[in-house]
Amino acid sequence: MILKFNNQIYHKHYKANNGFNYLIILFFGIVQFAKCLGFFEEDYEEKIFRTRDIKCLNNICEDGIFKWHETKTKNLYVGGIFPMVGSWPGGQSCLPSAIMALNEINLNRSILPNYRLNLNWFNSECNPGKGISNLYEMLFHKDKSQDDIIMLLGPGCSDVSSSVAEVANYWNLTVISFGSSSPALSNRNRFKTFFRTHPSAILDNPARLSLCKQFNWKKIVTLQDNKEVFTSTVDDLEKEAKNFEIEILDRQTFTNDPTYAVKNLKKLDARIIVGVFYEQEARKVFCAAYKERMLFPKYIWMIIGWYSENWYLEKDDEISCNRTEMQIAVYGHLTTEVQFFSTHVNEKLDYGLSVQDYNGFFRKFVSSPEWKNYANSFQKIDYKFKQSSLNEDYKSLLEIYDKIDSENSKEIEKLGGYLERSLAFDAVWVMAYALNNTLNHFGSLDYFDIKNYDVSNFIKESMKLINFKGISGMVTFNDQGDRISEVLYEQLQNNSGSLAYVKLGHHFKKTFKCCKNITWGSNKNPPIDGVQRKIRVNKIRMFYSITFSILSTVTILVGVSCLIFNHKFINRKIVKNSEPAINSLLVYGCFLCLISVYIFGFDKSELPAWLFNLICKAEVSLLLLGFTIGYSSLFSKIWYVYSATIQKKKNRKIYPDKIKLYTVIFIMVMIDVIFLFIWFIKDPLQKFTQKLEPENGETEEIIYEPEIRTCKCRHEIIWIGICFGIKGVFLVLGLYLSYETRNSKIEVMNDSRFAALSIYNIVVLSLITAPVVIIIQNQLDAAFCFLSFSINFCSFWTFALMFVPKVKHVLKHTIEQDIQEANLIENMIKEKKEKYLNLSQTNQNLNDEIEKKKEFLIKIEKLLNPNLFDDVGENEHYADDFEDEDFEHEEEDESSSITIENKSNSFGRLSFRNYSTKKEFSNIQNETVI
Ligand code: ABU
Repeated sequence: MILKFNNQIYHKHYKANNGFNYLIILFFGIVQFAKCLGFFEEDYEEKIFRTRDIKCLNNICEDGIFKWHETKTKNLYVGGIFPMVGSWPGGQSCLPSAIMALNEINLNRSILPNYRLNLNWFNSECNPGKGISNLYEMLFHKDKSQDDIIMLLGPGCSDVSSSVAEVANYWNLTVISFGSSSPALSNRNRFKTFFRTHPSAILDNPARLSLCKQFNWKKIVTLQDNKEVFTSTVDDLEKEAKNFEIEILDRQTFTNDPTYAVKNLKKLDARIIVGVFYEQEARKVFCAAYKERMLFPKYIWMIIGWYSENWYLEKDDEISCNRTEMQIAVYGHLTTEVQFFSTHVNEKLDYGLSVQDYNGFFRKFVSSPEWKNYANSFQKIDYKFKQSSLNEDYKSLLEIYDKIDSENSKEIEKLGGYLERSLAFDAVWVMAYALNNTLNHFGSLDYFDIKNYDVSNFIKESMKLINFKGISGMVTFNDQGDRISEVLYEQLQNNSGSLAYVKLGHHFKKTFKCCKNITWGSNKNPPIDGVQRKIRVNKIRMFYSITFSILSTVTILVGVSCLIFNHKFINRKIVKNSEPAINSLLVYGCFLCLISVYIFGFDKSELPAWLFNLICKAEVSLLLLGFTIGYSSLFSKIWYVYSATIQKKKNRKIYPDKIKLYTVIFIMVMIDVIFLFIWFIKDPLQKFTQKLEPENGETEEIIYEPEIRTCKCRHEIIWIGICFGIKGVFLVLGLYLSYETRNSKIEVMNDSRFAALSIYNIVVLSLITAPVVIIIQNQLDAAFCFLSFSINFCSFWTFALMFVPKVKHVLKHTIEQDIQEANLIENMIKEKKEKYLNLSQTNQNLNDEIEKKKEFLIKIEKLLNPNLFDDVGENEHYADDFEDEDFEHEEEDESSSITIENKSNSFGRLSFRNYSTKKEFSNIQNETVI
């Protein structure tokens, strides 16, 4: 394999560049050939050691974990930050893998000849603070005999990388991380010296979204741990989702405890949940999901795929779910993970290994007693393990390694970072190649000093030229220091009673290949992405609109009959004396209201906005003007009768001018016209879609979101208030006048009492209908039925009250009978008038007579007793007083005798009072005189 640096070509160590190496290669070739022929079985470890002609120093090959070629006598120091415990304890696998690569390099004489790479590593615990402290240790607490660290391997966890890489930038220290997935780390301005063999987590996002698209999931939610790595991943997912036309309904975040976030997702009825969190938090999330019964297949959890094997069964004191509950909770979840190993498992890679070789070697390495010995010395290496607080962690770490009893042990797969181990292996090779290039450039890397920016700058530049086939695939970095990789899909399926991840397919750039062997548990089809929220436009039911349209038509026909009657019998006194023009207006007013019933019942929900708005104005105008014309017609009659009564009381001309009737109607209609004009100009009624309370559908997967399309304006309350205010005043006034004139009847307005009854009817119904309709306006059917019924009821009864008595009369009486009756009444009145005049004359004569008799009496008394007449003046005065009082009574009686009332006769016969008191008085006087 070839490694390119500054246009120079470096052949790999096993590529011979001198005679000695040719011999080695020849030997290696013969061995391989023999192996192929099956002559002898040789394990890879032996092969590597033997082919490199190892001579161990100080027995380190047998006892120690680090191996190097004896020719490598000079030391280069690299720092290492590994998360051995914590949220992602990736160091558990990545550290042995890195040491394996280190040994490979140190045993290889062709790379970094004479230089041995030394790893000065620390445990970050996946904690950014600790990571910074680790860096401080490496830079300032190093052994005085050691040179400065020339590069930094790690950190593993993204958050630690963010902190460490930002600081390392100021030391111009090149950092190569094997385990950081955070998209935030691609920010070149912030992390100028940062590179990583771990692909960025943004690669998972198009893969996740492609999967959603495949199963028609258009709404998803995210649940994330509150760490930069996950926040930046979800930020990117949100951006990417727009390209896939997928909606992210909600982003739930948690720190430590995800219980409430999970509960919130349940409330939202989210079904497709993309979860990004570390393994420890994943256990808490699925335990919470179990408690909320957010389980497969109704709920689909799509999480990160790089957790350790059986992560959900790990003993965890922070969760309250047992193993069975956890298995129920995690069953069926989907994962995405970047490709951590080259797919060509048998292909020999640039450093002479195949993926298969590497895996076998790794298993041997971590299960070897040397590794266990080394693990037991961690306390000496990382002083932090000495701290009492970490003793538990340290013990459990050792237990993990202790459990690995053979190279086939399943426990190896449970090591943290088991999948990412390839990335650590390749990261060490990246360092070696970059340093090798730098060594070639400068000739020597002796006594490296971190302040030597020439060297560190060159190392950084060399990183950009890295290009080799590694265990994890092609290793090369883009401008952001990231790698491009394939993404794998997996599902945790039930494999004859035990759970196991099953590969579903992969996603690379725009290629999507998935998911033939996916399962939906008890369901045949993929679950839906949430309850289906169906918009339902509520309309007035056809039955009601047709029923009330028919009813209105009938009422209109009744009104037309009334108009015909009015017109036909206009010359009949009963019609003529009821002001037929006003009655016709009344009918027309009712017609307008009845026509508005058709419009209210008409389904305008699908009409274009301009037409909808026009109809809004039309229906309101028709109802309002119709009501006003009808009501004002009745009101004017009562008003007229009232005016006539007042005039009569004031002894003025009996009947007011009829123009008053029309003036009242005109004023009331004009008030409406002006009001409507201002309303529609200032704040016109417009189409408004109002959402109503959601309703359950036929199945629990369907929820209806009813909406109504109504006419609304911005200040609806104000306009309705003004309108009701005006109408309210007229209604109350109408009520008052009807009451005041309840016993009044005038000949020229013979139907005023029926008009009053109609007003009562209208007032009562309006006072009930208007508020009820406003309160129930969202229940279209009820509001429409109520309003239509009121309009029809009012119109019908008004027609009945105003026309039936007239019709009855016309049917019962001929025109001749009418004339006869009129004549009769006229004669009666005449007779009575004459009688009255006669009586008045007699009365006058008698009064004169009394006067004379009084004078005569006084004279007689004077003659009989002259002494008494000293007080004559006073007596005369008494007599005068007496007479005056009588006169006043008379006057009063007379005036009240013209009162227009007759309860028994509906056509206004005049009645005269009997003035018995006066007659008696006259008789007495006469008798006295006589
Ligand atoms: N695959 C491990 C990623 C860890 C991290 O990004 O923090």
